[in-house]
Amino acid sequence: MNEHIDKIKLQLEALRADIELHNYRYYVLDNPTILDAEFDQLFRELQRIEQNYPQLITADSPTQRVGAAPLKAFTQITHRIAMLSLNNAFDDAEVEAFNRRICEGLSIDCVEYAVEPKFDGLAISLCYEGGMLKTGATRGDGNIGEDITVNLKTIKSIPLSLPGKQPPTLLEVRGEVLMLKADFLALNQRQLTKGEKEFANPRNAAAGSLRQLDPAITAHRRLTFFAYGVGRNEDSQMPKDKHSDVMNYLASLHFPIAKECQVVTGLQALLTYYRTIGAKRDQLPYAIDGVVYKVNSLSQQEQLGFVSRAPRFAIAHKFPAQEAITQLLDIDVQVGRTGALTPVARLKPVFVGGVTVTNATLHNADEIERKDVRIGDTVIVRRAGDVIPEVVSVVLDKRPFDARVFTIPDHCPVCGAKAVRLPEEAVSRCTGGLFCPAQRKQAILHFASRRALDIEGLGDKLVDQMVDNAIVHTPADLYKLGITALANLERMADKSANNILQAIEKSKHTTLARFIYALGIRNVGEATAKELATHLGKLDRLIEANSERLQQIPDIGPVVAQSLVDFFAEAHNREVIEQLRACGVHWEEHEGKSVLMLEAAPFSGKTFVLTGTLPTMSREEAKEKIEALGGKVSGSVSKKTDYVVVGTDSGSKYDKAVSLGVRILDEEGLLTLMQ
Ligand code: D41
Repeated sequence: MNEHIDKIKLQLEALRADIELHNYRYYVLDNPTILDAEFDQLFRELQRIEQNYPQLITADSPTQRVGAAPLKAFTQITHRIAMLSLNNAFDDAEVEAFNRRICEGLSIDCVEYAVEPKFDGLAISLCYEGGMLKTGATRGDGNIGEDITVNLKTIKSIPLSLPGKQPPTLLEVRGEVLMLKADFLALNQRQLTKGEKEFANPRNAAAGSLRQLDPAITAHRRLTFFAYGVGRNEDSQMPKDKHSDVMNYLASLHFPIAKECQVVTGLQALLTYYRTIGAKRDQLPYAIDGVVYKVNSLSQQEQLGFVSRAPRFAIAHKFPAQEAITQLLDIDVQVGRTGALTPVARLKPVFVGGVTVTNATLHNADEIERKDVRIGDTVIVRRAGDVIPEVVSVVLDKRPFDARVFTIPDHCPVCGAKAVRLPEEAVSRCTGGLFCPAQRKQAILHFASRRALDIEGLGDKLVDQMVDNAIVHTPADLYKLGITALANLERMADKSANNILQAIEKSKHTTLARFIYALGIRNVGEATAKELATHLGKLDRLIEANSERLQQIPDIGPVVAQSLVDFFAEAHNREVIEQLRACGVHWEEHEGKSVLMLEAAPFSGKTFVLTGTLPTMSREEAKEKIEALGGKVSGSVSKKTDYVVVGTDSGSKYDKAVSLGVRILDEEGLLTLMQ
């Protein structure tokens, strides 16, 4: 009997190690080596055995990442070694002064620094005892934080146990928890469809997710972790020489370390690093608010010591504030594609985070009221990453006596139709529909946009003229345009008129997914349009589907389903679709996929890139086969690519796949995988 149990124990250990290794490859290295479906199978196998032998479940089992019961409150944890704060530098002169203090303190001319990005996340501490994650806590005030172990365990890039046969007796790892920009945008999209509040920025989203008493909620929010140092440790392996060695050691223990970490020497190199990272900032997958410089030698760090709560050996060089103060000159109302009336602040031009800002969104009437914004006020504006600048707050001390209260008009400022606000909505909408020139222009622009029917050269100036001169009322009218009507428009030479006509002609051949997206149905973005096209296969099925049928499709909820039903119930919309088809807009239709088939699809979530000539299949055939199994086919190789299928005469894509370590298949390999 005991022998039998011992065997099961060994089997469980191997299975857990295997699963955690795949987690590490996926979440830390961003380089998975198995299919999601294979991973799920391993995980289910582990769950099955643990169900039969619950006495063998260990705290570091991957099954224990989720499933802890909700807490009533967080308990406090005292940091035995305080978590210090960082001093800030806001310009080059302050960095120069920092470097000078260090040189003088150490009596040397040139210092070696470890430099790293400064994540805009939340500092936490992870305690491993005997190689097992025992506690995880927030930084709190630096001395006392909150025990959020159950929440931190749900973060897949945090190891539950340390690899290796002889783990350290005690190791405290410190770092930042954050949400990647892409995960943040996806979360806000989900919040929006669920009718819940959006988060203002990734940091708030990460904080809100960590503060959940129910770890099941945290588990649903994708959080990420990056280590920046160690606290307490009883670890004979711990490097004693340099901070950069400590970071490499942590990486060897499977902790995520920022790719941008470097070792540099001297003041000039610090400033160069700052500018290089600053230039890349918007392209990085995570939000950062500066860079951190740390004296690399640990003995030099010790020699320098601390001032009150911050080390003398480190400093955060912050990026310029993305906020500025200016005057609000007026409030305009813009009408969007769906008729939403958006108040926009006209500002006295102000320089924010590298660009001049003259307009900022005020979101909606409630926000104006909540922030008590009035025309003439002095306001704080913020620009975050690629998002539209927004008015954050009013400087009340500076309010002029004649500041004017603004009210959202009850009629559309463009077409004069009544504007109404539904009880469950935050915005008022123009009820003019496609009779409102503003909505019509936006609808046509959206129809022609790159990810929709992709009519090159059809920009907002041209659409303004077409609608204002009443030569185009609906997207279908684009296909009835003649050269004379076009050439009569202002600043339109014969040649450019011809180019537009050619682009319109070319757009007639499209895909069902693009066409559905192009219709501009509320709550139906590109991903939803694709989902609808794959599942239904034919436009008429979509037009005829009722809400129940639509909700059988994955990711389609009641809100999206209702938007679709409402859209196709409108006779005018069906009429425009008929005209478009009559004008020759076409796509390939198919039988669609049953919901069941796709859910269990073996390639679901996998991205393929096809390159070169395959021996028996055309690329189009291969694409169809991959998609039929739930996979995606993309045109370019990136880290996100799972497989590159190569034929003869494949060029740069093959090289890129090799350099990124993406799995490479030939046609035969693809066919095997399909079986
Ligand atoms: O990325 C960060 N936010 C970051 C924070 C970093 N890269 N390094 C840090 N190093 C320290 C010291 C030098 C004090 C160990 C930090 C922080 N501290 C820190 N984060 C929050 C408070 C302090």
